[in-house]
Amino acid sequence: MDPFTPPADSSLWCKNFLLGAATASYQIEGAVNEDGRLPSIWDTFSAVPGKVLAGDTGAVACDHYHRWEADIEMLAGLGLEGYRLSIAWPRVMDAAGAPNRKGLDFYKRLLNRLKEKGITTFVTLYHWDLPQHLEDRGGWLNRETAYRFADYVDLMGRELAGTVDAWATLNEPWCSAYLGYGNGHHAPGLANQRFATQAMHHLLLAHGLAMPVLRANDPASQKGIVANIGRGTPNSDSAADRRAAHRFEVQHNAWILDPLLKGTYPQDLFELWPGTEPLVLDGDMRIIASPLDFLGINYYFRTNVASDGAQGFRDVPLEGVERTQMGWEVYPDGLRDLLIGFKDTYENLPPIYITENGMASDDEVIDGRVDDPQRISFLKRHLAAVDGAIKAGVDIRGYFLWSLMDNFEWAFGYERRFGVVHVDYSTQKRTVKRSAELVAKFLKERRERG
Ligand code: IFM
Repeated sequence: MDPFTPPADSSLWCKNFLLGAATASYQIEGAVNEDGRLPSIWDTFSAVPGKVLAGDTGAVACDHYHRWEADIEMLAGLGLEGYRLSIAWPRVMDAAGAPNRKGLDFYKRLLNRLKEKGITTFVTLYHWDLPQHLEDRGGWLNRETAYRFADYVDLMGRELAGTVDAWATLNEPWCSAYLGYGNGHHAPGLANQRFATQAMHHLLLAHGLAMPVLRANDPASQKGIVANIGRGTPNSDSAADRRAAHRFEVQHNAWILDPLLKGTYPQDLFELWPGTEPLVLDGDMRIIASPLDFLGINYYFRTNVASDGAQGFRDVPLEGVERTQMGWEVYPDGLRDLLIGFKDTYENLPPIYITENGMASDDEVIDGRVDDPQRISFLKRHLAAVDGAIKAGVDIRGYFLWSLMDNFEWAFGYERRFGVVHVDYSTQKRTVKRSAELVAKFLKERRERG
């Protein structure tokens, strides 16, 4: 048995369990000034010295805009059954809201090719590259942006219907709101807690407005949203530390999942961040809680926390635990425990796809090969955690590796390598890593078993 293949009793052997890989537009496409693409907030942000490691930007990235055919061949060659990509809003619509045909044609060609290859397509409509002209009018702090998003989604639904199996409105609204407007680590780089809660409200409103639009324009597809989730564990058994861990999870998970699945914000959130209640208009929460066909879950690590002596929590990094190139702790049980917890908390929890999971490592090509043993073990253990959650009764339908290939890792630039395919940025050569070879081997074996 190789170091990846799941045990015989794993649910992963079921051929209905979708196994794919994910990417996002700004992280791989490059070609930021081509065919009428407008600037996004990430073009602006990454141009500011000190915002991104080594001054990297997504201007070229993996040059996927020009190399997409070879990249799809590579994906298909690995036998991956699903591909999760995102559309760059600034590529497909001009500032007046009119379609940009050249940009749209890029995604049409891509999606048609994926369909020809029999690959299931998951399309994220917003993976953080907001058109800069909307940020200039307040971005996600401006309620109007939610309505502009619905217009954009209307266009995408009409143009791309029939080529998309599953639409996700937003990727990780937590990151857009908290990292973008709360602590400024991501574009647009604002740092104000009150901004974060208001931006989150408008993001969720945008999602809720988009759902019926997608249902009308592309009835046959699945529709949902993707949330990143975080496991918080208490540093001690004290009531204060347990309460701190609870608050951590409210801030990371319930902030998004409660509005979507219960139609309310968790009150504990505003004990943690007093005075930050967003402006919510009548009817907003009903719009936000529009039923989901699926929930996408992105999971990476856990955070060990203690009470900060007040209403919040502080991180207490554990010594001697396994970590990735990001410094994130490898903690597969967190994924299983959170999934089971969600099933118990939300009676209307929709079917789940793990839309991202993976790790960064400092991979190198040696004699034409890339060996990434930590990633192989990471993936095996996280897939076992998914299997554990399925066996505990959680309806999980698939799993996407983050990421298909090394790419622009936001504020960390190109230094952090999350791909199962290595990218040499000086030549754009792709090299399939050992982890991808083993995933491909497993998928082949699964297909042969029928
Ligand atoms: O690269 C990101 C991705 O864009 C969103 N989820 C987390 C990944 C790793 O940080």
